[in-house]
Amino acid sequence: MLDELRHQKLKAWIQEIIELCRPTKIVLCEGSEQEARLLCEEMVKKGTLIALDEKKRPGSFLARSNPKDVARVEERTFICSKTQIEAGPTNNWRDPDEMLTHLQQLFQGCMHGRTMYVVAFSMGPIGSHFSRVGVQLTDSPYAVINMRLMTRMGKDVLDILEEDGEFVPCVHSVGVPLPVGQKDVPWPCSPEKTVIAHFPHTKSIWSFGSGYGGNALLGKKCFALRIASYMGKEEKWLAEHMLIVGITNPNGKKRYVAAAFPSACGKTNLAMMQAALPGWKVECVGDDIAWMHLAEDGRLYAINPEAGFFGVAPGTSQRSNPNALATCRKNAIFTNVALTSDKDVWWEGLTSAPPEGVIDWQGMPWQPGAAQPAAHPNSRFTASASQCPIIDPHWEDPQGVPISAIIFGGRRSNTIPLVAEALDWEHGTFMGACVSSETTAAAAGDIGKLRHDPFAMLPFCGYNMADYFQHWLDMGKLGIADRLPRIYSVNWFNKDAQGQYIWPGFGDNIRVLKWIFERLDGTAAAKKTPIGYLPQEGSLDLSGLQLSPEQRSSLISLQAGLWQNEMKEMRSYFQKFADRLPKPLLQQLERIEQQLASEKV
Ligand code: TSX
Ligand code: MN
Repeated sequence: MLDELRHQKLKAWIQEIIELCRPTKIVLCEGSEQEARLLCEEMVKKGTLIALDEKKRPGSFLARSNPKDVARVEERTFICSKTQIEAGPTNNWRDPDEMLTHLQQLFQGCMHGRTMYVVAFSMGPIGSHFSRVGVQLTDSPYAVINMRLMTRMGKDVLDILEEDGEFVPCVHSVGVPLPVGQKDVPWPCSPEKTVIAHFPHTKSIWSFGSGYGGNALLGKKCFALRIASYMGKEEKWLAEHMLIVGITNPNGKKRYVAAAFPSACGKTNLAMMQAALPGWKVECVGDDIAWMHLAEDGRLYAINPEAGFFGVAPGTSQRSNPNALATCRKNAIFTNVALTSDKDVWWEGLTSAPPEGVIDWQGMPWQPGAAQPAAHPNSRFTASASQCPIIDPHWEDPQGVPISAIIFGGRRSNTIPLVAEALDWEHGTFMGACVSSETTAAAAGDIGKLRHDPFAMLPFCGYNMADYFQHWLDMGKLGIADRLPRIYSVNWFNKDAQGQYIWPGFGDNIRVLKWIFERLDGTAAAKKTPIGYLPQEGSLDLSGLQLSPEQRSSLISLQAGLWQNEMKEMRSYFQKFADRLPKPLLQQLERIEQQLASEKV
């Protein structure tokens, strides 16, 4: 089986992991449809997957996870850099030698009775200069079929590795050895022992105990964000938690933008948006991760390192994201959504009224009005990006797409205006550092509590966040000021005194994108304020919206009192980074404070 591997280092590493984990069988994944079909068949027999109706949901399956394994586990995620200061105040750090010792014990014999799959994958289009290869060894066939949709996986990747290509070794086990004769469970996992460990210096990943999402599909958060952010620092590029979209205006002129949002802001919805203004078009390059490089021409180019979407299902509807629904119409994997009596899927928000005879995500009959939702709030669809009706024609361009604007968003009920343009790259970096969101789920703390999430990278930065801020400042110096993307801050979630959302959001967000587009064209007017350029009266297209003058002004005016509080809050947050916080960020804060105090704003 492994004899056909020409890459001696890869072969030796696989053999080493086989000796450690003691799998009963080894499968070198080729990545074909045939192979995936067979894996799905086996998983249906085992009860891991339920085949959905061939007419309603062709080629699609439902997986139900163990209720203790339903999300990423941040408190069990570690950055194992040489020193704690390299991991920084926002990461869990472990000494790499101590962690490796622990992992050796944990993984000892952990795949006994199971098959170990060898999954070679490329993050980014195969052969692109910007792409990076990983090899995941996993005992989870569910991880394999998801990796096949989320990355370019299989034989083609082994081919480009040739004899000595670089790869990121990723070891993954659900952490449940299977003694001979013992019956397996549909979703084996080991929640009490779960560890997700990253070794930035050796660029390797070990994940134990979970089969879910970012814990198990190691190309995504572990590699394409945590390890890649570290690579980006070393190699002078950016690995960001950003969607990428192309925007075309009614004249046919096209620009690309990248945008970072914390969770629960509708990032996937924005990435696949149907524009509400006639003649405007949005096309999707990616919904989660952007790898961005400076090119010879002084511009920043982005690739989407992923090949699919792993989207939150609840809330995805014909109104919020028709393109996501079309994307997972066939050949999709659903995890922890509800099952209908006709073997289709359902989740909260898909339709206003649930169908009859719903089976919840744990396999129990469910009634409307039940205390618990039918679909788990973190339930997901996995589908290939190629099935997205508005996938951008350049989404697999090996050079990437040129980025004209970078947007930072957050879910804030006040203070942050609908849109503001940064004064320059340094101010834009400050905007990124200031990203925060009000919590929506009770599980994440009290509802409405402010959570700082700089650059939406809080759980995903593979090194000290203060050094990451510095890296952003450095990238600004490396680029050419007027060719780098301009930086914007947006907030769709301002509320009025009655607690109602002021901005219609969704397809109407194109109005904000239009203002940004026309700022770049030089045709949209703005007034300069301490917090950036705000839309001049009339420059933001609000035609056809029923917004009162008060509503308009509360969306796009600088509210000085609230901003003074915001700067106090940021000053306090920045203390976390102590003297490692780059001076220019403190200077931005002080500039804004002083200008708010002195100006009549
Ligand atoms: O995804 C959202 N976006 C971005 C869309 C491109 N959501 C969904 C919540 C996040 C998971 C939004 N919710 C957005 C938004 O722009 N805005 C809002 C708030 C909102 C909710 C409902 C209405 C208006 C605004 N109005 C009605 O339902 C009629
Ligand atoms: Mn994400």
